[in-house]
Amino acid sequence: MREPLPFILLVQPPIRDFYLTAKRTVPYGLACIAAALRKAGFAAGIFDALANGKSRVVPIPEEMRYLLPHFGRHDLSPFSLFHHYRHYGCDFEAIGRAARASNAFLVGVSSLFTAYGEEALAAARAIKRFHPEAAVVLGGHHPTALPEAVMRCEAVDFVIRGEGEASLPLLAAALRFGKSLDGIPGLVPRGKAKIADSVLPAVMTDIDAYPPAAHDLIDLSYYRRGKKGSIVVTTSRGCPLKCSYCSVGGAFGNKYRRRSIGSVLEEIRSAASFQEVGFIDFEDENLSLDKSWFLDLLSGIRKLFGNAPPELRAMNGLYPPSLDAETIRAMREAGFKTLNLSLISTSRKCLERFGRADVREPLDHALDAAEALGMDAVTYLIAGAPFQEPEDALSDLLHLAYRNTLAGVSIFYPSPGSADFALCKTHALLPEPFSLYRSSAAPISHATSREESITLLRLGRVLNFMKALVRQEIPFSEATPFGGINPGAANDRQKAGRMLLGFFLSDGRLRGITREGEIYEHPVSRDLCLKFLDRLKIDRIR
Ligand code: B12
Ligand code: SF4
Repeated sequence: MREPLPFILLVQPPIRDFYLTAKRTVPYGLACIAAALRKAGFAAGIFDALANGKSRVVPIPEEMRYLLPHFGRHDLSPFSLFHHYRHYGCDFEAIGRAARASNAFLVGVSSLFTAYGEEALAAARAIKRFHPEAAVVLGGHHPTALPEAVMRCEAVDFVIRGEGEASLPLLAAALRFGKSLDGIPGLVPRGKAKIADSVLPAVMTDIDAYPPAAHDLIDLSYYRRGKKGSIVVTTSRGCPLKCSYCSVGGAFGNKYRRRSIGSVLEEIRSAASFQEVGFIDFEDENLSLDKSWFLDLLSGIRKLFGNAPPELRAMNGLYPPSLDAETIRAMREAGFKTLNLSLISTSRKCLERFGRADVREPLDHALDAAEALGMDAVTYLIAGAPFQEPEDALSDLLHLAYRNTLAGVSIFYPSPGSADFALCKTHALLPEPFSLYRSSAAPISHATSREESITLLRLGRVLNFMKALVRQEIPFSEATPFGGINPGAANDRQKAGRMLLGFFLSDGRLRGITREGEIYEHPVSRDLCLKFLDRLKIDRIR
């Protein structure tokens, strides 16, 4: 009988926050690493702590208590933001037990987000407690950016900076066969934590030489959308753009590399061989930068699926200048129904700081082309960045009010490794601890205060609600002086929204409504709300 292959377990940890973008947490990076481990002669599995839809309310951490006035009360209106702070996914002990049961000699924990770095470390501690024989290695954006901080946790034996495929198989082989750890790219072993920042991150030089992600190890039943399977694919690594708020473009020597069309199609074909794929999300913002490459990819996908194409999306947001009418038509024909687009800002000053182009004109062309083809659109903008005035983001929101797109307001968060992270550090703007590096904590209070950031997020909700009413041809409620509640409003989200909108249009105060029908005021910047109402041309909303 043949010996079983040595086993490595890869873990996506739970997270704690006010919300989770469920179904988008596909552990794609781990599936890529698992494929590389298999190619190197190991067996690999993924324990995805998030793939169970479970969540429980946990106490809001001390450092986030300043958010209580904003999120402390339940609100069932369409303008609600967040309420309970939750633990999403299984308990840490369950991860420890799974590691024990797997008998893995090496366990890799993914730590993509600095804000949830503590959850990744708690997972590492549980693994060490239940399965002390296994070596524990952490990888992902957070340990790549801040390796020394991660190595301070005694349960972490190694950090790998950079792309796991290029390094974890080498670490696994060294540990398994007692070889030297020298020369393993991106590897920070315990004794070298102090010089971690000088260890260059691992990079896949020839990305086509790596096998397609092991989609078979992803919990397909959890991530399916409707009755069909849903997959994530990335067609490139790094990014040719260098937005100041992002740690992907060029940070850590992470040069832009695009995969060949053959390798992307091969990955989709292999994922479709064991499930009916009904949805593909391309997580690259630069998917459409090279027009002819993109058109070839779309035509390859059409050939692959014939008359039953899956829905295609690029949910991270595409760059409008890369989308002309011909490209959008080809996208529609290949299965795109919605365009996710990045506007970021309309202010020249902000765009210069962000290192982004003014995309208003190409955005309009893209939205027109999408509308002509019956496609929906969501357009993203940033609020609350350092040196960004609240009026800047307000103008961006109003810019989108009259366009056929929903507005996606993203509150700025510092991403270690990005230029803005360095800027925040220089100006002593970084909050402590790391758990605050998330949008829901409105982390930066600078040119835009926290309250103003949260106000802008709520105004985005108000605007999208009005857009939904326009779309359904439901007349707006008149501006109504604040008074008693409509019967039934507390049980009907849309009715509640229309009532509260009427009050807002009358006095510029943003209110919420509890299940019991109690109406209360949200703490927001009244100045911003009044400016919004003053400048908004209601009859032009689309
Ligand atoms: C998809 C995505 C998401 C998904 C979730 C993905 C998941 N698995 O859970 C969603 C949309 C939910 C999401 C949400 C957020 N995201 Co996000 N997201 C991404 C995105 C666009 C792509 C990730 C990806 O799939 N990449 C492709 C795969 C192949 O790469 P990878 O996952 O990074 O894995 C590689 C390496 O990191 C490494 N690696 C990863 N794990 C491990 C483990 C081991 C052991 C080893 C050795 C190596 C290793 O090797 C992998 C293979 O090369 C990245 C940006 C980017 N381009 O990477 C941002 C990014 C990861 N997100 C980020 C952030 C901050 C967030 C938010 C917290 C922002 C917010 N709103 O506050 C939210 C959380 C919202 C919530 N509560 O739901 C930041 C993280 C930066 C940081 N240091 O914190 C990124 C880098 C964007 C950025 N530049 O700012 N995100
Ligand atoms: S925000 Fe998007 S386009 Fe800008 S550098 Fe990051 S990945 Fe590239």
